[in-house]
Amino acid sequence: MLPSFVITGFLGSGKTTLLLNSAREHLSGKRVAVVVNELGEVGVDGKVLKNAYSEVLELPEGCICCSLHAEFEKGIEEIRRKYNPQVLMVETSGSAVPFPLLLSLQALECIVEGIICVVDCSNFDRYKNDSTAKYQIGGSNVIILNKTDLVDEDRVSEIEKEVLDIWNLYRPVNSLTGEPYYERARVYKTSYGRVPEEVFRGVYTIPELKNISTFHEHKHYQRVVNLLEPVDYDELQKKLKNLPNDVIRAKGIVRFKNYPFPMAINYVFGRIEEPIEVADYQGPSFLILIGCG
Ligand SMILES: Nc1nc2c(ncn2[C@@H]2O[C@H](COP(=O)(O)OP(=O)(O)O)[C@@H](O)[C@H]2O)c(=O)[nH]1
Ligand SMILES: [Mg+2]
Repeated sequence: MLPSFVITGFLGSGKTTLLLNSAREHLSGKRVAVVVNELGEVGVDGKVLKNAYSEVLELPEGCICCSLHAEFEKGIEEIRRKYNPQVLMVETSGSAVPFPLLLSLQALECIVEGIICVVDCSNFDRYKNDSTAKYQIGGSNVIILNKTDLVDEDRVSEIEKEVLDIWNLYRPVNSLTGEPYYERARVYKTSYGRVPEEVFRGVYTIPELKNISTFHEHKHYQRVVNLLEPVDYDELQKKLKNLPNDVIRAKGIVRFKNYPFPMAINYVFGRIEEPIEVADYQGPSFLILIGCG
């Protein structure tokens, strides 16, 4: 049985950051296989993660919790055969719900040690009524209140209460007995996904579940913009700032004028983050815009 973790959470909440900043450190010395499922033709997270993990499987276009179900299962089998990992980490796209993955992983003889939901404290009010976000919280047994550096402590406490209320309402329940599948959720407050080692020690193992149906509706859309020429940083910033309000997230790998390396760009709810170098990236420059339709 392969120990595995699912990292879920809304668009831009900090899932990849958690993989880079915590999982890598706490699981060092182990063969870790990472599966990322991105909205968009080209995976940005996959490219960034490859700097940290050698075994990264990208499952683009479509959602692993529904349309890519079969690819997900085939991919997991393949990565196990090829790399014989000791731990499997699955980062879902921001618009996937975790519960179907739990069932898939268990069917593939993985022990799910934790379903970790990353919550973006700085944007929580903007997305907390989204039904996918609620199922992401409810379907998790570890909740990370992330981006605490951008809000004050009182606000974090308020969010904690709200998140736990959502968790109570949306956690999966056995429809025959009415019993919830997870008894409790552990909550951590962090910035940049820096969580304590215990999150990856596997003390939250989820019991094996069977025959549960799930419902999931997709409301997000995405567009890929190809950038043929290197762009001016200030101009790109201006363009990103003027995106329509329904564009929640933008990310991509972009070449800038007067800069030698391609940079990974991240934009979440109107905020443009510090670009990260992706020195060995050879592919085209692009931006993926993800919005709510
Ligand atoms: N200020 C701040 N930014 C963060 C934090 N965690 C992640 N970010 C930034 O938020 C953006 C989206 O993070 P990412 O991990 O790609 O989100 P994902 O879409 O959930 O994988 C990136 O630019 C991160 O650097 C945090 O705790 N504080
Ligand atoms: Mg990501």
